[in-house]
Amino acid sequence: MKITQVELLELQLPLVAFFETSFGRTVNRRIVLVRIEADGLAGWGEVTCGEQPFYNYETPETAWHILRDFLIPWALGSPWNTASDLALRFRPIRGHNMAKAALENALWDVEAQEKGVPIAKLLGGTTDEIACGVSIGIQNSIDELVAKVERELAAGYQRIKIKIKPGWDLDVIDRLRSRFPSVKLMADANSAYSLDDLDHLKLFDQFDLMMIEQPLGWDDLIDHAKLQRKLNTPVCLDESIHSADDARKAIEIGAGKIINIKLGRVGGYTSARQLHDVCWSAQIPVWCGGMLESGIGRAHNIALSTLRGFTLPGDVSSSRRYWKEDIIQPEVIISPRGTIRVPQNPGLGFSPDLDRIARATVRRESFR
Ligand code: OSB
Ligand code: MG
Repeated sequence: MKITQVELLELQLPLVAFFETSFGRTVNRRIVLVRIEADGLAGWGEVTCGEQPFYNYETPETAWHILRDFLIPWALGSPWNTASDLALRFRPIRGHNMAKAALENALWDVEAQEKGVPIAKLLGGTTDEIACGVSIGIQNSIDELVAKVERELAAGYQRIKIKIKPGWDLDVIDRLRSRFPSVKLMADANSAYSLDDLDHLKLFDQFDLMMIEQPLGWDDLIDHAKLQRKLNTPVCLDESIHSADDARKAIEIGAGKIINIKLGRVGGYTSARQLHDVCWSAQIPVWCGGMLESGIGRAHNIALSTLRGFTLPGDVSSSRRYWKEDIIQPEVIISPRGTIRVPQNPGLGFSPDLDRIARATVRRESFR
């Protein structure tokens, strides 16, 4: 495959409702898309970073810089046998995984189209239907949260994740647990606590949570291992895991019992699959996380979720939970069983809606 053109697009997309985590509230998304042309085919990828460097250090600006000045020049013009060869070429660049993933994943889209298979198949996925949960942000009141949970359960979602932070945790979970005694429930702290909060964190054990996600430092493994030894609730790692090697080390020291895999955070399909394989061998369940993606990133998440180790419902949910109009056709919909069907057509399996993309675009740059 030879990449002859790359286009970077920045889109402004308003969320249908604000999304709040322990590190802040998002109302409008700034989304960087990568469109490549290779062998006469178009492939699409999404940079899944936040607007500010609060989840990790990447932002739309750092991604644009790394793509424009390094990744795109390295990708253009050379022949690539597989998209994974491109991932290998990117390895000398430290970090910037979300920028790398957008370009690598766009090439997976092209490779899958050339081979006439969906990305899920090319990756080695084994299912045509994935299990879905929702991630519900911090709300203005517990009543509003309860109402949202009711709505999502009625739609069929298989598990509920809520965002927590000091001051929005035990009381909230207590209310939800009393109201929904048997629902699969979990909490994501996005690094809002430290080991000083150990006594407080132990109180989470009374609520039969599926897991507590990333309670401690965004780059920590050691303290998570100390915490896991004191908790019955499984610890799930998100922010701390960037590669298969990170997963191996985390498992070795007992830093958690579950891993959330995000394509952007780990640097694309090649790394995500390696990480998945490490977890599979160690019998560590994984699930696919989300980053408030547009349809492009969402479609890639669906493909990733078909690997056999993704045994827990992920944060991959319907387009309408995020957008008035998504930028792909058809939009992602949820079945009454709380599942999403994996498209069987070649490549990404959804068509980018070029009109909607054009209307939302506020910046673009072309490279050849
Ligand atoms: O930690 O999983 C997270 C959104 C933005 C940044 C970090 C996270 C999240 C989510 C949302 O939980 C998942 C989604 O619905 O896309
Ligand atoms: Mg998380």
